[in-house]
Amino acid sequence: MTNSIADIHEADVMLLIGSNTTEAHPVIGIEVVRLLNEGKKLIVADPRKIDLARRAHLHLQLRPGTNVALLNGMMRHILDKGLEDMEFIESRTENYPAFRESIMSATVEEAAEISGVPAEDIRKAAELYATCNNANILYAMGITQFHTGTNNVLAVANLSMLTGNIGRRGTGVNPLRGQNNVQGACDMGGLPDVFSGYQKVDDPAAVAKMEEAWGVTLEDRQKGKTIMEMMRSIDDGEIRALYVMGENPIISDPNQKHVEESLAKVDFLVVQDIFFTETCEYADVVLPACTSLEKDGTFTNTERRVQRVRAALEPREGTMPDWQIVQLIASRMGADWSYTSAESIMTEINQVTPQYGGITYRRLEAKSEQRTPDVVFEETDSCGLQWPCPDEDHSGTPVLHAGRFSRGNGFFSAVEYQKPVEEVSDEYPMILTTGRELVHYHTGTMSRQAPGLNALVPDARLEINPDDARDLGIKHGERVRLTSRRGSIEPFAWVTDRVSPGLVFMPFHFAEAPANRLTVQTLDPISKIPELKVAAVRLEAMNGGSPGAAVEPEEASV
Ligand SMILES: Nc1nc2c(c(=O)[nH]1)N[C@H]1C(S)=C(S)[C@@H](COP(=O)(O)OP(=O)(O)OC[C@H]3O[C@@H](n4cnc5c(=O)[nH]c(N)nc54)[C@H](O)[C@@H]3O)O[C@H]1N2
Ligand SMILES: Nc1nc2c(c(=O)[nH]1)N[C@H]1C(S)=C(S)[C@@H](COP(=O)(O)OP(=O)(O)OC[C@H]3O[C@@H](n4cnc5c(=O)[nH]c(N)nc54)[C@H](O)[C@@H]3O)O[C@H]1N2
Ligand SMILES: [Mo]
Repeated sequence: MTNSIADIHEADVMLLIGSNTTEAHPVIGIEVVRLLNEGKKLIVADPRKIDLARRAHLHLQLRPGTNVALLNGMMRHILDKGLEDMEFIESRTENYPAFRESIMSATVEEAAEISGVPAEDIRKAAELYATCNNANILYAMGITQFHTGTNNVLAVANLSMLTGNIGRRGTGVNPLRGQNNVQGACDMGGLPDVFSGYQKVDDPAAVAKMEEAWGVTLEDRQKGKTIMEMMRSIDDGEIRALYVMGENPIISDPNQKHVEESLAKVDFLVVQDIFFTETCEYADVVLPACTSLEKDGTFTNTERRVQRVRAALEPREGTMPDWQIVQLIASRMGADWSYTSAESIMTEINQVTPQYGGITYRRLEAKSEQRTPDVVFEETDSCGLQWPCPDEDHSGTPVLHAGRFSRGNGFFSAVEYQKPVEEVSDEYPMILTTGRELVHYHTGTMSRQAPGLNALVPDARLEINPDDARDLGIKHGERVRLTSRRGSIEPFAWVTDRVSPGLVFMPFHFAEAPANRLTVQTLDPISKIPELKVAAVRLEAMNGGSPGAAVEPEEASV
């Protein structure tokens, strides 16, 4: 996030695009609801009537995959009305003329035609966002999981710069990160092309620094592969061994059949997990790790805040913290690692990672002691430290890009709308979009072991509009067959007006009806994220069905 969770309350208008906040980020979702109670304005752009869409001042119910068309339409109207912030554009940005030209090449009416959002609503949204003092944007997987995911993010960045809504409290471009510590994993170099702190593996200065810290020579400085590229390299015979740690790709990666083939093919597979997952079935070796409740360390959350976590339970017999397992393997391979605790690893992080230079255990402990439990979001400084925090005298950074962007000037990118990979056809006449629901987590290895959660949502349910259910003779709660070019699954029908006719939605939490049997593998060329949010499908009643059968529409939210 460019900004902090607490400063959501400084916004007058919030654009929530591709984030089902109350289900996927309920704590932040509550802050959004509070914002509405404070009389602020909310615009929701989502193909579904999610809970916040029902509360929003404006719901832009776009067709999945048409985000760029919608955002460019909003920016066209801002330019038509002269609502752009010329002072900000001139003093803080570059490449504006080329960007402006690209926006002027499409009309608001064309944006409406592509996205299915009425032109009048696109204009209203543009005016709301551009004319208030502080407008912010929250986004999540509803704009990133496309073969055009990077373009979608560039388009929201353009919108914020065009109106000068960045670099101050209550503004910004704020991706809501998925896991409690996915930000931390990326910060530590859990990516194929960087060391910790996003220092590039092909930057000689960064390589020299790491060589010195680790006492090794780093000969192979090539960029590595992302997860989807690895699966393809297994097919090519280029990758012959795979070590999977805290990931269940059989259920979470697109086009399950292909993932199954790749994992069956790889010569040697190690899986390190806290449970025996579907992916473990393919493993040569399974290494049992202990859970986050049983280990020390830090989590870095979506607003770049590093917080201390402490073991609350002893590890179960036969398990150990991930870092200890990795250290033992490294030692057997001849490395001489001697970390003694999570803190000793943090000391090295402080030395080699500029953003984390001043985030020491000593300071995090002191912060925790000061903290009062009832103050969480009122007071940004209540716990942990937000990076960049270069040294121990630095108090951390709540707002990025204030006064100056990290690259210097903000760069306007001319971004054109591109269609999703799959479109409806006679054979596959509906669109499937996938995501999450409140009570389950990803591949279900953890949440589906909780009897309380299973009692709330025991089965995979597919959201279907009442009109489609009637036409296809599908009753609420009945098992249905859903088929794409890649496979077929049998979830239960959940008849609801959360989705519009022609669109179905289902979560990917259920191994027995895995949404990823159906999804598309095409990747964004830059971020390498797959297009998980749009697949063309065919829906059928299982027992013949009887068109016109009575349906019982029900509220899908839990
Ligand atoms: N309960 C629960 N919470 C979770 C998780 C979980 O599994 N369960 N997972 C965590 C993780 S890792 C992540 S990444 C986050 C994800 O959090 P979110 O991204 O909020 O969750 P999703 O359900 O994947 O998708 C969000 C919304 O995108 C919409 N959408 C689909 N297509 C489009 C489109 O073209 N445009 C727009 N504007 N919207 C579209 C969907 O209708 C959906 O409501 O959640 C985190 N939180
Ligand atoms: N169709 C579709 N597919 C999607 C998405 C979508 O929206 N639609 N979203 C994508 C996104 S954003 C994400 S983040 C992925 C998530 O995909 P995954 O990361 O594969 O899903 P999880 O179920 O969270 O798997 C994490 C595994 O880590 C294990 N684990 C938990 N704690 C620990 C630990 O401390 N140590 C170790 N070693 N293991 C641990 C859990 O038991 C679990 O098996 O799914 C992606 N796939
Ligand atoms: Mo995620």
